[in-house]
Amino acid sequence: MSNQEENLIDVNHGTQLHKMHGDQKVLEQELENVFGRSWLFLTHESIIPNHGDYVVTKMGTDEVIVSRQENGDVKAFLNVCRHRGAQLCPHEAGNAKGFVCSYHGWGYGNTGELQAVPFDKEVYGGLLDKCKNSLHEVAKVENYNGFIYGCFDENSPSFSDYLGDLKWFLDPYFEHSGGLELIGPPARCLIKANWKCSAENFVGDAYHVGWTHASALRTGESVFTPLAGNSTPPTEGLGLQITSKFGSGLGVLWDAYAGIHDSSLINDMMQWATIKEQQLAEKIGADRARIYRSHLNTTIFPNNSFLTGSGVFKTWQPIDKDTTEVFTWTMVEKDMPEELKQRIAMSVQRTFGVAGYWESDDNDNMESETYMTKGFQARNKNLNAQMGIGNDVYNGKYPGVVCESAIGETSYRGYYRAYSAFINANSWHEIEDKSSNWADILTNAKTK
Ligand code: UNU
Ligand code: FES
Ligand code: FE
Repeated sequence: MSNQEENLIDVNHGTQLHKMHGDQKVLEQELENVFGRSWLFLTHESIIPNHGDYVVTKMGTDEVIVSRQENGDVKAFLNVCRHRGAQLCPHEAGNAKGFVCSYHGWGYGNTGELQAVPFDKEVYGGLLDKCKNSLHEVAKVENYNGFIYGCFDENSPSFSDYLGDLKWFLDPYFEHSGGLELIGPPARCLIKANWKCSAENFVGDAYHVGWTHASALRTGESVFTPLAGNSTPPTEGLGLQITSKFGSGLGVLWDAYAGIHDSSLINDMMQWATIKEQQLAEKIGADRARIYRSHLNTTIFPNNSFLTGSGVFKTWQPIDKDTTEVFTWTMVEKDMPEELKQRIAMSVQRTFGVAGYWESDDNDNMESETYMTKGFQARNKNLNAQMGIGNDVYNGKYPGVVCESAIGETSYRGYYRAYSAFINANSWHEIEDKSSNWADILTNAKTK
């Protein structure tokens, strides 16, 4: 990479070049070095519960089939025929023992093996080695409390090492709550924005909530409505920001389980979470039980974002430098009454669905920050990421690099520190190497 691209991100000084949001060469590097090495969200076990159940989804610009095997494992394959490269499975979900290509009829088992080739003996003279023509398999698949992630690089750390310090904050809701489920199939839509605009927003931008979403907050009375229009400054003790070694990060807004949901859901959701918090306190202690009942805005590096409590769960898949396919699922607790799950799913569509009234607020900003990179002068200028710089603490009261303030850019800097390591590395070994002093880099960062 050119020297300039190496300097795309400068978290030491809280700056980065605007063109990172609109450069096709940068996207090509991302597909190889970020999407090619990271753990990417695929689906949830509740969506493919039975043998043979499959979904077709995206990993970056690649389409993959995710299939539940006879032994209960999950495998993922490129959705591409080994013969001429036609799309193998044209459906978005189903149940199948195998897949037959529509072009010449090569047939694959859902294990990925090439099993049937028309006129095999007659046209290949028995010389076609089927074993060498299995579907291209995603190197690793792991299940985190029902959430299934895949990685193209077999040298990656395990998913739980990849989550690093974030795991301590996520486990109360994802594991100790008794488990979650995703309601699919996901809504899918295209936005004219770079995929990172959304990922960086969810990783830790509590700053925009009161302003960007002012009218949404006033329209749908929620636990966040007091933030509307920035009418009151953020109080001390409102929340935290956390980041981790490989860029995953989150923001905590204390005691705000009902999140973005309007008044029709606040009482039922807060009551639900209050009872469960009390049960959890005995199991995992009061501090982490409180985290369960708080609101977490999160991005699992690089492109999987969610809001706990609010129940919004998304992936951001690049199509090109300024087009992103957004996938949206509803996330609920497994043991919630069916009726409550349905009301939450409706509310997620109203707020953060394809034309949700929160989602549209955000997308206007994402699209404008992407569009402005068309300006040659503008795209070579730096952006500012200095908020709260110098106040980040490593392994203090909490694990990870943490700032005890609801609003700041701690998780943003942590995300782009990791991004910079990935984009300039050619292997997981190099990512690890460039990340060994990650916490020092972040805690010693200074404004230029
Ligand atoms: O980052 C967000 N989209 C968000 C953060 C939403 C609600 C609360 C905090
Ligand atoms: Fe944040 Fe303009 S105030 S982008
Ligand atoms: Fe937003």
